[in-house]
Amino acid sequence: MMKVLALLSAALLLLLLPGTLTQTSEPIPIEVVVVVENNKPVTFSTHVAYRGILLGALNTLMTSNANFKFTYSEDKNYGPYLESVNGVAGNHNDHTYWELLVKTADGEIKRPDVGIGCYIPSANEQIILKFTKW
Ligand code: B12
Repeated sequence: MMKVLALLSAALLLLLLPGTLTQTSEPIPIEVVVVVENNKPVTFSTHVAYRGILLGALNTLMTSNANFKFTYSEDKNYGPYLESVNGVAGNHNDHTYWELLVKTADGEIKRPDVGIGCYIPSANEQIILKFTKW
C-alpha cells in the first residue's frame, strides 16, 4: 500500500513539475519610458526574466532595439548607477541625474529606494527613466 502511494505521489509530482517550471520561466512584460525635459516621452516594450533585475531588462532592450542605449558605472557600495540614456548623461556639476521611477499596473507612481541593479520589476510596470535635477 505504501509503495503504491509513493508511486502515485511521484507520478503526480512529475505531472505538475513541468507546468510549474514553464510558468516561472515566462518573460515578464514591462515598458521603459524615457523622459528628457519637455521632449515627448519615448516608450519601449521589453521584458524581464522571472524575478530578474531591471538592469537585465535594460540590457535585453539595448540588444533588441537600436533606438535604446544606456551606460552605467559601478558604485563600490550600491552597485550599478545609471549614467546615461540615449547619449544624455547626468552631470555632477550641473546637478543632473537619471531618476528611476515606476508606474505600477494600478497607476501609482513610486520612486524605488534601490537602483537598477537591485530593482525587480513586476509584470506590466512602466519603468520611467527621467532626466532630472537634484
Ligand atoms: C545624495 C544622494 C543621491 C544624489 C547623488 C548626487 C549628489 N547629490 O551628490 C542623487 C540625487 C543623484 C541620487 C540618486 C539616486 N539615489 Co541616492 N542617495 C544620496 C544619499 C542621500 C547620499 C549619498 C552621498 O552623498 N554620500 C556621501 C558621499 C561622500 O559618498 P559617495 O560614495 O561618494 O556617494 C555617492 C554614491 O552614494 C552615489 N549614489 C547616490 N545614490 C545612489 C544610488 C545608487 C543606486 C548608486 C549605485 C549610487 C548612488 O552618489 C554619491 C555622490 O557621488 C544616499 C543616502 C545616504 N545617506 O547615504 C542616497 C542613496 C545612496 N541613494 C539611493 C537611491 C535608491 C537612489 C536612486 C536610485 C533613486 C531613484 N529612484 O532614482 C538614484 C540613482 C539613480 C541612478 N541614476 O542610478 C539609495 C541606494 C540604496 C540601494 N541599495 O540601492 C540611498 C542609500 C538612499 C536610500 N533610499 O536609502 N542619490
